[in-house]
Amino acid sequence: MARVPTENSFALDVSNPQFVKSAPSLKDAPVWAGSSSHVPEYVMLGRSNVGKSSCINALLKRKQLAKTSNTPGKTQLMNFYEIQNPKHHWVLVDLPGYGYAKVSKTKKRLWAEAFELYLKNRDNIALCLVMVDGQIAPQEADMQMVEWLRFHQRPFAVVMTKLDRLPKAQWQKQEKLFRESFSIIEPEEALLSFSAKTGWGVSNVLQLLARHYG
Ligand SMILES: Nc1nc2c(ncn2[C@@H]2O[C@H](COP(=O)(O)OP(=O)(O)OP(=O)(O)O)[C@@H](O)[C@H]2O)c(=O)[nH]1
Ligand SMILES: [Mg+2]
Repeated sequence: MARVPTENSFALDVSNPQFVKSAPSLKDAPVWAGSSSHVPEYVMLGRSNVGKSSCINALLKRKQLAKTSNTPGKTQLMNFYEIQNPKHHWVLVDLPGYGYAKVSKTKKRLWAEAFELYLKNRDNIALCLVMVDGQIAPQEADMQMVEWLRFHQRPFAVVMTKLDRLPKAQWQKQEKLFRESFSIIEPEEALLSFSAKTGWGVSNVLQLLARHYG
């Protein structure tokens, strides 16, 4: 399909999203329209239960396209969602959360190996979204994730979510705390505020994705 230049595209078009596949590893990841390197993939990363799958649903305006749950550890494989419409062709990838205590050590190690391989070698990754819980202080696991992405030169943005649970008067303080803790250097890196519940920040995220499209 012909790609539309993004200069005038304000945000990525979310119409016609489809769940394509759950893959346990890079070798099982889908090949897009003849060549896997030409369709941008945006990857959701974050601790278990932070709201990665909910973010996908909010961005795509679907209630349960990505399965969400109160129980951490819901997403267990790499789930690929393809969005193909006359304007844009792109992919959201939902990964299992890190740091979930109840997953066995062996399983955690296997997941970590599989996802590291995917994150290091998949050459159509356009941007990783590191989802963090905006209500609490930055967590060690999130800082390690950000450092890993920097070390491997993977483009990323940090998305503070669940902000509907935080009084608006505290947003700025939290944003400052996260920006400093992660040493976010804008404009190459970004920190965005979000709530899957209210839809706050959806258009900002879609605009950010559009800037990394192509
Ligand atoms: N209030 C509020 N709750 C949210 C938000 N985002 C997610 N949740 C809730 O948090 C819980 C976990 O959400 P998920 O989207 O399943 O989290 P996940 O990161 O995909 O979790 P795993 O797949 O286990 O890694 C669910 O009960 C959601 O309803 C948000 O922005 N605000
Ligand atoms: Mg999930």
